Amino acid sequence: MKDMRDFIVEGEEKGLVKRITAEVDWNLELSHIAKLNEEAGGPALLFENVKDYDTPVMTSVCTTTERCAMIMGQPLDASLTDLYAAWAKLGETLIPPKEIDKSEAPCKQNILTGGDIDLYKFPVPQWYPLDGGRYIGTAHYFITKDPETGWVNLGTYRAQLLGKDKIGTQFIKGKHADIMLKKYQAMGKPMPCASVIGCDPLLFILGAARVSASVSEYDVAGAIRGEAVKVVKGETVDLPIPAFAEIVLEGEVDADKFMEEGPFGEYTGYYSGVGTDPRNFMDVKCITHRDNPILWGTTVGRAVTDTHMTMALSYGATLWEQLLQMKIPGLKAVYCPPEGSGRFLAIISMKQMYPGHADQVLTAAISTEMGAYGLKTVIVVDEDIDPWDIPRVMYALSFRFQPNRSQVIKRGRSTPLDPSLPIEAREITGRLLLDATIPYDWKQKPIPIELDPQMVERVKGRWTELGL
Ligand SMILES: Cc1cc2nc3c(=O)[nH]c(=O)nc-3n(C[C@H](O)[C@H](O)[C@H](O)COP(=O)(O)O)c2cc1C
Ligand SMILES: [Mn+2]
Repeated sequence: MKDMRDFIVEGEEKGLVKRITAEVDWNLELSHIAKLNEEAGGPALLFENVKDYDTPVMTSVCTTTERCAMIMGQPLDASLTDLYAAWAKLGETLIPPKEIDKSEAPCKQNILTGGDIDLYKFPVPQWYPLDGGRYIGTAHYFITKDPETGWVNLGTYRAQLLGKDKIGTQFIKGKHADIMLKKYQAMGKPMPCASVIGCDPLLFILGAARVSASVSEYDVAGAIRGEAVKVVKGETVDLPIPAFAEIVLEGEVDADKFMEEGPFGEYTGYYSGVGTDPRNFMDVKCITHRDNPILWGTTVGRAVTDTHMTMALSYGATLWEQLLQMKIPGLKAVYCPPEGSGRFLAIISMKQMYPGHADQVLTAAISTEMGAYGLKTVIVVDEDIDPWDIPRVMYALSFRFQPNRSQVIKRGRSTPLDPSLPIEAREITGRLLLDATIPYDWKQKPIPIELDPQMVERVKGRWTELGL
């Protein structure tokens, strides 16, 4: 899969993508159809007939595990935990992108500069009623480059349509584009930047993934694909652009210039602030797009949407990868539920091999680079329980967990979006570590009730006779 179009073709073949030919309004109607369809577990949608526009809009690309599996080139029945294992394995060998000639890059089919730049030519949706405006950058990412080392970063940070050649940015402190922007600021220069809207969905998943600083998301995409991502030079910025992108906005961000931005319905299901805030923005100097481009967007909002699924995938995979790197024995599987957007809650199953082993796993999880930021609750269960089997996890929390013994509260770095903390104090979160295993060192363990295997066979043979 190299682009959005391959995703659509393969998705249609497999019944995972549907075209909507009826006319829909970009103003709330499109997003509401998408959201209700997502809540019903429906397919990805290609809105071909958006009121007042010729450009189609794609939504809900990553909202099911099945579609995430398809994007990663894995079997469609893979669980999230299977995808974590595949990610960790493939991610061992990074593959840098390959530059191709402009003549072979469809993203250059149309090049607009100067007075031809008008972002209102795209059917940018208004997603939720209280959003501060239309958001053009949702299922997109910004490409930026470190001015000192040349490290190229892909990062998904929301982008509001703020004018015909301006889009908002919201680089939260410490995010990679923020680190880079501060370096350009110190040099007294604006930061060259490109926004990519519509591309190989894996690149969006990686834009939102917490890949380590100084590692390029392009190289991880190459690793997962087993093939270098094809890129082409920007027209006005010295940045590698995915050659098969649908729409690319090139420009610059000046750390000392601000516009009012927001609010925007976040993935927590709440607004992160109460009104607009002054934020940096990107001055768009050039738009390139394919013939008949597709605008890709996502609903964000309350779980489960693309944001939750992509985070549950990449954050869970990264947590698993980082736990494996710690070489702790006995780890069986990890599950980061999409309902917690893969970042607030993690469940780990393990085979205990020595006293203190379960404690080690709990503290290891919050000490990984992934777990150290935002993770609030970690539950560890024995190997007989699959961490994604929530009824069994509830069983373990009810019958194995003992609050007197196995609950620890710690403090750690929070995300500023966590609505369980007051808006003005979201730097530090509590962390809850729950040991729902049977203690390793108990001499006398509870005796499990097993069915008699012969009797099971016998009654199964009588099932029809019993009228069941
Ligand atoms: C749809 C969507 C919107 C997001 N919006 C923002 C945002 O506005 N600001 C931000 O800092 N992170 C945002 N994130 C989370 C980042 O993508 C994520 O933290 C990622 O790791 C950033 O890339 P980086 O690690 O290279 O900085 C968003 C994620 C998604 C999926
Ligand atoms: Mn990064």
